[in-house]
Amino acid sequence: MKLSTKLLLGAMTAFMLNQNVLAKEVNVDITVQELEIEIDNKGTKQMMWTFGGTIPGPVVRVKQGDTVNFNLINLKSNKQSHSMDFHAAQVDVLDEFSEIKPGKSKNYTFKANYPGVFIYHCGASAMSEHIARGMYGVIIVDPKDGYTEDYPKPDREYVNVEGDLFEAGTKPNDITMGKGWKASLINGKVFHYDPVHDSDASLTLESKPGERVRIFFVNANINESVAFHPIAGIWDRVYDNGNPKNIKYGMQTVDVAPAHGMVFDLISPKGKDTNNALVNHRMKRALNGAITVLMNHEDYDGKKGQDGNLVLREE
Ligand SMILES: [Cu+2]
Repeated sequence: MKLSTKLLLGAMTAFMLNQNVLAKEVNVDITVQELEIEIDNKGTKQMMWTFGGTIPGPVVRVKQGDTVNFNLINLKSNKQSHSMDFHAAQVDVLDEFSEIKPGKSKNYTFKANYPGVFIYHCGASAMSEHIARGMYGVIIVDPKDGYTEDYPKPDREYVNVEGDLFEAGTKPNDITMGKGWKASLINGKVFHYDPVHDSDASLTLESKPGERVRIFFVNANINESVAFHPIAGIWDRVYDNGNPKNIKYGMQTVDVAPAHGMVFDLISPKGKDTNNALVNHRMKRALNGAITVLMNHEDYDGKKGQDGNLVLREE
């Protein structure tokens, strides 16, 4: 072997070892809980099925190249079979994503090869019912290159997931066809962050004027896309699928397909207090729950949207 070839192989091995050191194995355990849960700001409860007891389920955040070691636990006290479909995974639908009965658990691993914001959801039959009952969440795969000129570090980050709410007891086939549809959930509640349309709402998203606010948006509706628009603002950048290579600039309204995710950056004017309403511009959806108020105020709550506090909930 020529010396130059040896040197090249040596350098490649060192590079690959280095990559392995950087890539982590991340353990993620999620327990399915079928439970009565509050679906609005008044405290109305409905029987829902959840990953981890909340809608959406826990935010999973890894780095591109990491291996996710996932464990799904279906409690014995549950009545339904469930499964877990991570859109960030490249596996076998008949193996990893198969459903398990109550009292069983299932383990599988996958490598997060693509950066972005992905939905995860239950795929057990009838899938439309399992998703409409709240079985979804978000996995963020941060790009391996980190923040760059094309993908600047945001000042604040929020996760915003829109989903359907159906009348309690709606049959699976009716859910699939959209019958019995009642309202839109934002992070599990109708008008969750909108005190303008719901006097019982006590939370809003917040930022300091001039900040870059990054919204990791996922559409968990079973049939309808979301026309996502920041009223009184313009999306500075939109990253399709949350991949830093898929940039659009200066966007007003962007369609997000069911079971798709996108990253939306918004920068408010400097030097004055302003507010935005992040809406699904399909009016039926907006006026039935899908409006989120973002307040860009000097007296903002600095803890919101920082240090993993991406899904705002009542304490
Ligand atoms: Cu399920």
